[in-house]
Amino acid sequence: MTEPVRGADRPPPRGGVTRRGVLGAGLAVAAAAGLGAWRWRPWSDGGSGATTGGTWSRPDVRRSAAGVLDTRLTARAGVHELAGARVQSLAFEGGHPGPTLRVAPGDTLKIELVNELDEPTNLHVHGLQVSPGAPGDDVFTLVQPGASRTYEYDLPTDHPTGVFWYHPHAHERVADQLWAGLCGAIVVCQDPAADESSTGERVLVVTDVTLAGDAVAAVSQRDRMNGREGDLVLVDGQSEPVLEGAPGATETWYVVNACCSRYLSLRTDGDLAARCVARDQGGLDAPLALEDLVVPPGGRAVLEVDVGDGSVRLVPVDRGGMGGMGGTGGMMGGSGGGTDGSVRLLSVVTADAVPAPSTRVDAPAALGDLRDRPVAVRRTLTLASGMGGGMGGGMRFTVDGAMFDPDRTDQAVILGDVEEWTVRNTSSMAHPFHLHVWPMQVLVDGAGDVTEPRWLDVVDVPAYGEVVVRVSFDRFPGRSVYHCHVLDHEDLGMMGVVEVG
Ligand SMILES: [Cu+2]
Repeated sequence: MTEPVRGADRPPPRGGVTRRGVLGAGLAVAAAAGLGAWRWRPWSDGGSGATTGGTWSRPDVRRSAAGVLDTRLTARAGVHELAGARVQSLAFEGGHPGPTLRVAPGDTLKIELVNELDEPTNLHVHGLQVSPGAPGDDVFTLVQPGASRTYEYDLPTDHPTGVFWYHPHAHERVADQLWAGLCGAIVVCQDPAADESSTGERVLVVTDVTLAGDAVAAVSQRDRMNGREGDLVLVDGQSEPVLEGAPGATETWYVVNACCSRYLSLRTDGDLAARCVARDQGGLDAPLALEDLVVPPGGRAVLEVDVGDGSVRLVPVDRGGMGGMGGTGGMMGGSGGGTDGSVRLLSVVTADAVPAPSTRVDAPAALGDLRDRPVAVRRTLTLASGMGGGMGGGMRFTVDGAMFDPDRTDQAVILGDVEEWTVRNTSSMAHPFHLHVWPMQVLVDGAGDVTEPRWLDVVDVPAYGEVVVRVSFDRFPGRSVYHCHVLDHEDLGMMGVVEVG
């Protein structure tokens, strides 16, 4: 709980990229001309027959009624449609992604998780402000093969609207199970019954994967240490889908970064325009240009979109790499490559025959500000990764020098306290820091002081950088976790336990 001196004892930035980076978030968006290592990688679909450019289809939707959504998610291995091909994979309810769950603040969400996999799994509702204790968002309990478990989440009546998501959280298996297909979106909105085509809402769950033949590819130990990134970047399980819209309409897009490790930096081209009006938790004071937005894995963005013919492109994001092990990010398969190293994520085509949305949803309201609240406790958490220890002498991924132990409590917090956490990263690659249950207000990010109220549940901690966040540990006593949302790193141990009581 010492107060660190920012800027001390820090190695110089790599490759001449300043620590502040090109973006405010402190991540460098690689310019193709500036970094020789960035190169185009052609499609690597392993002959799976992945197809590109089909018409976008909306994931199945399940809605609450009279304050309750009571549903079942069956996790199963089998042949499912992915990237336009039939692929051996995992799926919730047979879909990539699983069904979108639409609920309102104050609702009860009940999910019976049925495990038809041949390995343990469980469920985490990422970003929801709900109790971490059973039967709520308890990630410590596993659901064994053939078993089922019913989770019940009571959303507070003032729960922020916006987009959240669900995925398994069985330690040491999280990245593999998400990579193979297990995820889905949760939309918290004032009117779950509303027809999304009439409100102009679209859920875009972004995942990445590599295929080998007709199956999801296995990954190497090196991929795990760097954090795996797939050759294919998919939207709702589709490769470069085509979204049909009404020219001049305004839509609301809920973008979920459900990639295991990939950071998303988005751009639009043509007559398509978009700005971010809300991030993980609550709305922004002022819309954010896409150039100023990087969505780390696990993070979300609510976009207000001016519909026109054009595309959304992905710009490579350099998140650093293990010394001597090669870099990460930036190399993507796909078509329509641009001079900035970007690839097309999706296209929009307009047609007068497409009906315009008849209403619009309100942007999420902003959350309050903790900067004027007294701080009860200040802590420093250190994320580290380096050689040594572990089986085979591989990399160790730790928080405060320790690998995850579910039986150990790393941070004991008094219910109701506001705490200030400095999260430091002593390694050569970025680690996105995720805290379950309690949202974080970012005071200092990788680029410096944050002046507006910014509420996230995944905060990027740049290589050799640090961030400062405040958290109000109110309402929800219990045990939960914080971890790196490069999910391979979480599986390799970069996770700790917080107990609030
Ligand atoms: Cu990490």
